[in-house]
Amino acid sequence: MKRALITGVNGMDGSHLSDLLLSKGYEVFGMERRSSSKNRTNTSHLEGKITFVNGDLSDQNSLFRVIKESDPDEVYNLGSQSFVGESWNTPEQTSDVTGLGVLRVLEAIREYGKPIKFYQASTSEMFGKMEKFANEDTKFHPRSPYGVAKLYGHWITTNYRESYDMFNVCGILFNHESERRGIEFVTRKITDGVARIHLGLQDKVVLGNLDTKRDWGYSPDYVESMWLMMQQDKPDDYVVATGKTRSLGEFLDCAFQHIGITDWSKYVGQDPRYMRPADVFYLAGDSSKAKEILGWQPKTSFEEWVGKMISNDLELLR
Ligand code: NAP
Ligand code: G4F
Repeated sequence: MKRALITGVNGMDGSHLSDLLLSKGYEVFGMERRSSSKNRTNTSHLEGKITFVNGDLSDQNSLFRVIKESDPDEVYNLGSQSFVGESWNTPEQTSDVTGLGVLRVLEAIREYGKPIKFYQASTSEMFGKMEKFANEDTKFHPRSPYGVAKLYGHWITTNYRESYDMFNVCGILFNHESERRGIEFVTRKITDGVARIHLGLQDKVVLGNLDTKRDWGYSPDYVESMWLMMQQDKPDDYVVATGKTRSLGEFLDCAFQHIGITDWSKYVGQDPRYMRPADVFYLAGDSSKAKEILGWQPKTSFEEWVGKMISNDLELLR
């Protein structure tokens, strides 16, 4: 039985990846940080099935302990301060956790001595200012403290692969969402808002920059690509995306259609509070390499997963 350690286990991807690895017969260890009240909204169904271990990406000693305690064959580093907007409010903490945290996990693996495969959650935010489909060779131009921190994590993972011959892979994943997405991200904010409007609990969804486009996919499909990268003979980096870019307006069209509204203009407001000092206006990914080498491609259609998010939010509110 293979043993996997997932940092950020209580997050959206961490919980979906746990489901996947359990279905493949893994013994799963999930790292969570201490807090005054447990945050297991996404993982309550996993209690008794996986082992939760305490650790923090900003604390080197805790990572030494977690690696020793879990003795993993594979480590998936999904923990991060992952909200781009917040990274301007807490740039130092974001750099520490999202950037240096990667170095700390790599050092803990090196110190432990046994060969352990390592997955780093890199991101399309590293491309930032881009104009056409990005692949593994596209130049990086991050536009936020978060993107800059992720770029450090990406390069230190690559550097340790080259310096110490470690099995390190970076998945450069474009935006992906699910029913377990945090409420501050735009897709979930919209599906929750649409559900509230439908139930008469709210009049409007108030957003920031409406002039933005994303290559959005579905998280359960994307975590499968993480696992596939770790099963290859050679470690490498892969872009994971749907190849279809949609505007925020198209997302709103689809979400409101689920409650029978075609003209959503009176239900959507704008507030500069939600605008960013610099934004990424357009993201489009070319995942040909993942398709060719990993045999990976998205399974769930845009309309299907947006529908799942709305249904889930309606059910939660009811
Ligand atoms: P998420 O839901 O925000 O989950 C991130 C997790 O990291 C949370 O469970 C959080 O714990 C944990 N964390 C934060 N600070 C930590 C610290 N100091 N020590 C240990 N854990 C810490 O993010 P996600 O959407 O699942 O994304 C997973 C990873 O992929 C992240 O690294 C993200 O940056 C990256 N990524 C995401 C996307 C996307 O579109 N979703 C795309 C590309 C890359 P708490 O529960 O305690 O807050
Ligand atoms: O949903 P978002 O906050 O996601 P963003 O910034 O693209 O980041 C997500 O995807 C990255 C991969 O590309 C991950 F690395 C990262 O961890 C995270 O998961 O915002 C999407 C777009 C932005 O342009 C934002 O300015 O939507 C725009 N937006 C407009 N109104 C809003 C809002 N975003 C949020 N969160 N809230 C709004 O009210």
